[in-house]
Amino acid sequence: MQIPALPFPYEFDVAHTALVIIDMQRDFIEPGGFGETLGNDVALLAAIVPACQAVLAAWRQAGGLVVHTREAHASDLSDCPPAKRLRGNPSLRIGDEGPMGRILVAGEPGNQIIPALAPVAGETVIDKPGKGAFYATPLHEQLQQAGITHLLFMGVTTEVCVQTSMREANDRGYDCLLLEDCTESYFPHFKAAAVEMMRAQGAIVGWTATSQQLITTLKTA
Ligand code: TIU
Repeated sequence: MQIPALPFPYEFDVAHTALVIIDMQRDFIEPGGFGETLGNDVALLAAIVPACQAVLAAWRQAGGLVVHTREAHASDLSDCPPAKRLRGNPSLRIGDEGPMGRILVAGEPGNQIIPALAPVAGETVIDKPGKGAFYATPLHEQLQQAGITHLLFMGVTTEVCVQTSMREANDRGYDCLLLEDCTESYFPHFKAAAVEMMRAQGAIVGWTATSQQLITTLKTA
């Protein structure tokens, strides 16, 4: 299959490609979670949910592998470096009790993936302590075992966890494509810059395309 992506067409086949959905968690998308404690307006992020749902449905229909990630720390915070917890002046720190449970802690209500994009049986869920999906996780080994060579990315936030994960994946040899209407930032100009820099220099980090381009490609194949 071939998507009319930027900066040039992206070729992939479903059997060797995974859809990686980064951190579509209540902690980032709903008020009272980690994103808001950092001082951000979380309302911006909800706008991408319908496009993400459409891609997820089409990808499931096509029979492709789905990976969901969550930024999540162990309840004793043993996997949270003090530099991450103590930096800045958030209204609540990682591990503190918030309106959706403890901020950014695995198993808490706020740490769950939003219901609209909830994983179903058989899909991979990766809890990650860092911004990148490959750091201190079994993701690379699991993708290698599944014969995956190509990754389609969506999720939040574009210039933090999505970009870090896509760069990690690129360095590990995956051909990566970012679905640009399925990712968002608290800072629209950071999203715009991140999208542009990833596909610059002949896809130095990867390709970009729209959800409709992917869905059309899957339907006409
Ligand atoms: N998932 C993710 O991007 N984590 C962040 O902390 N993002 C921010 O933009 N803060």
